[in-house]
Amino acid sequence: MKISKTFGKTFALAALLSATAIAGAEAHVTFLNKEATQESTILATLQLPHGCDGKATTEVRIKLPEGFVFAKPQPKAGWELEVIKGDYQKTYDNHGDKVKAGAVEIRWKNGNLSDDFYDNFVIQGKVSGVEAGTSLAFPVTQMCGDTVEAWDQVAKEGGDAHGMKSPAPMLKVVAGEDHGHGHDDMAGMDMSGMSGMGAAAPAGEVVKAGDLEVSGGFAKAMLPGQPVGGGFFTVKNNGQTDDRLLSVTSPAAGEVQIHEMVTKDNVMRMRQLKDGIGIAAGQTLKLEPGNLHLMFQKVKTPFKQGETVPVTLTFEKAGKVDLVLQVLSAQGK
Ligand SMILES: [Cu+2]
Repeated sequence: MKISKTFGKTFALAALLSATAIAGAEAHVTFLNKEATQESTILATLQLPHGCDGKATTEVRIKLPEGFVFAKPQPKAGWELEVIKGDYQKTYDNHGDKVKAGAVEIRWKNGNLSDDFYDNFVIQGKVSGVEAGTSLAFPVTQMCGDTVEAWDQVAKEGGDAHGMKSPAPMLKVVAGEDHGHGHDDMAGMDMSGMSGMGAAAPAGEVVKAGDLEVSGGFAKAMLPGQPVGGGFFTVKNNGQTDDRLLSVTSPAAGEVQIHEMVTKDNVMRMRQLKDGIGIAAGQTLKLEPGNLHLMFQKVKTPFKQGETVPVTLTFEKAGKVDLVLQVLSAQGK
């Protein structure tokens, strides 16, 4: 993002406002719930936010991945349904029956969904035989008369899905409730590489540095296989002069970037703010899910709920501030 010096003062507020305005207006074809529990029957709800370059959508095709079985589409008024069946790679148990084949692609056809409208397409199915942490890709073809939009891009293993133009809708498979939430999460915490955090305040506390007050630091738990993590906090500038968050480092990650969410050409993306973020005198800057955030890259050990992530924030005027982010759930609660 190019920020002219003149605009530095108002930028923090402007960034917040624009990020708030677009929150929820996801422009990609995605699932309403992006997570599914292992061995559970779910309603996979595909959200279609717009047509193709202004044209109305007339057909929606979705390919079902191995591990999403016994699928049944929900009929929709105004659309014809076609269910394409095929062999599964594995055999699945359906209440004692061995099932080797089923729906592998669903097509809603001959509809007419204006670009001005939004709609959902629902498939019931069971997530079965899939390891926790796996992301299932459901490539979608959106057809608007002769115009075809393929939503089929999948990030490579360990790769970054940020900035892909036409990502396939993904379902992240997570472990059932009885797995994974032991009390000894802290015992498994890697304390190596955490030297230098001695001066940092305990997680959740308010840290003061000059005119700045940093509070509410948290990170989201990372799901297995997830390559990047998100971090959030609030900075209040009680002073008479503007300051700027220049950079962030953490012993827990190879790199920490400052990101914003922007919408361009109807596509919501995350973008790195290489010049940092300004905090005007008297203003409060809030990094929060769906808006401005820290993005931890090259994370050594995925963040687990109950752990903490130490970070060092470098401000233009206030200097270095050590902060401890409390790791909350993957939903940030
Ligand atoms: Cu990001």
